[in-house]
Amino acid sequence: MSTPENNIYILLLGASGSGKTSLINMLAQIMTYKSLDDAIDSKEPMIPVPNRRTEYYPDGTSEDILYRGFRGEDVANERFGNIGSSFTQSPRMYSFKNGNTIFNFIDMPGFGDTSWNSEDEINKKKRYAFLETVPQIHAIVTVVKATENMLSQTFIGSLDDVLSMVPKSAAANLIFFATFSLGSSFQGNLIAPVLQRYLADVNNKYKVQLSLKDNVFYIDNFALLYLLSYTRSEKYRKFTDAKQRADADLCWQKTKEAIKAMARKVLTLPGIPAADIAAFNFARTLIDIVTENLIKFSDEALKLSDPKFRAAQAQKMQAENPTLTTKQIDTMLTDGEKRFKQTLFSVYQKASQELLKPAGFLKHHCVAPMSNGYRVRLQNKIIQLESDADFDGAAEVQAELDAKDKHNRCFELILNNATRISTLEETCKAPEGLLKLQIIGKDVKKAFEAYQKTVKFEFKDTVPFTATYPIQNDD
Ligand SMILES: Nc1nc2c(ncn2[C@@H]2O[C@H](COP(=O)(O)OP(=O)(O)OP(=O)(O)O)[C@@H](O)[C@H]2O)c(=O)[nH]1
Ligand SMILES: [Mg+2]
Repeated sequence: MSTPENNIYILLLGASGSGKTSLINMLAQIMTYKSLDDAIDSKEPMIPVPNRRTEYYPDGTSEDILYRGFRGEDVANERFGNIGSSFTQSPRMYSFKNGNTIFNFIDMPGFGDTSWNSEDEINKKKRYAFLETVPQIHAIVTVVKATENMLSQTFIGSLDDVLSMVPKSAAANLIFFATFSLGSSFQGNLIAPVLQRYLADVNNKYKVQLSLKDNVFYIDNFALLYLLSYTRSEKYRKFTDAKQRADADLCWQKTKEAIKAMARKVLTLPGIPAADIAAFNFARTLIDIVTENLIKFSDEALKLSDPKFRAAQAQKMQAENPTLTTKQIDTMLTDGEKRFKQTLFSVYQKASQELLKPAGFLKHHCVAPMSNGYRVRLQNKIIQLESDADFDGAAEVQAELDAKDKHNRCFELILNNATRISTLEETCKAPEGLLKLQIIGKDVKKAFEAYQKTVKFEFKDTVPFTATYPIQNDD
């Protein structure tokens, strides 16, 4: 029997479509078969995660190739062919028993690309909620496509999202996996300079030391795709040629080497409590909720000095009490405005004080205290909508982007003020003071309760699997 110490937890993060789920299925082949030849001869690929692909043939026809995975009902967890949404719907853990070690790979829904809306938000909640069910994390694997040769906004957004989940103390636990590496000969000619530039910026901005040294593993899941189609389809076998087979063999070999190197590295890394990562979301949510309400009531305060609003109020007051003179009404409105602004100012000061706890926790414990991903996706959505003649929703998204920017400026201000490191305990206690605040307290409480309610997701049990060829061994 394995002891709990033998459990290694590896978190797979990255943009939607980068190849996280395929990596799980690829791993299962490498742990089961010695070579691609063996896997093909067995006619039984080991497919823990459901997989559906469409092959397109030179004669103009196409064919769907479906594997249902170890648990038939899991088919619903992988959404196929739906462009613009994440493939993997809910986090799942795959526990690969390798001799005395169990490598638990956590496959997360990817960071959205074109799906900028509520799905993004739900996936974020699911990711953090799942982390609360896991004791430790030994490696945070960022899966990127090796073909990514530009620091596009989308790419930066997804990397930012990853870093918003990485504790500063776990910089060494951050590992990169570059998929689709066949085209770049399993070297980082394209992706390495891009990642290097990105990390240099991050290191500079957040005062961390993230490095690519011995830290990028180049793989290609094409060996898996070849195996899946070859075993299932006569037509695929007819059309595939020796070059494709040689490519698939190379992908198998290189991916196996990379995975073994990764496994050996991960075994040397200390585990980080998964609760530390989950706490980032808690701290960020607190700041988000309070800043949103502060902005809402500051807008209310601004409205009080708007002549049109004042005129409407004056009319109402006059109707209710016709004996009031214009001057009296004016004084009452001015006094009311002053009182509201004074109270709001004191609320603002108290809230800022309380928020220093979650902000001090985020700033000093998390690589990227604020995530930029959602903002980037909003920007991309605007570009997309503007180029689409039939759809003019761009103004709406622009309004959301403006609101987000305003919100981010407040968030940044709070972070800048957080000079003291605060603990998780202090952060957990922060709501006590925040919920009691004047003016905003009631709304903050409502939003906080809603947040606590929605994070309760039901997750399926881990999918177990026993390796024939342990990945941490040399062979
Ligand atoms: N050629 C090639 N195709 C790949 C590779 N990795 C993944 N794919 C294909 O890319 C598509 C997306 O792969 P997934 O593994 O589902 O991506 P994911 O990261 O799990 O995506 P989400 O679940 O949305 O986050 C699938 O059609 C895969 O067959 C790779 O290394 N090489
Ligand atoms: Mg997936």
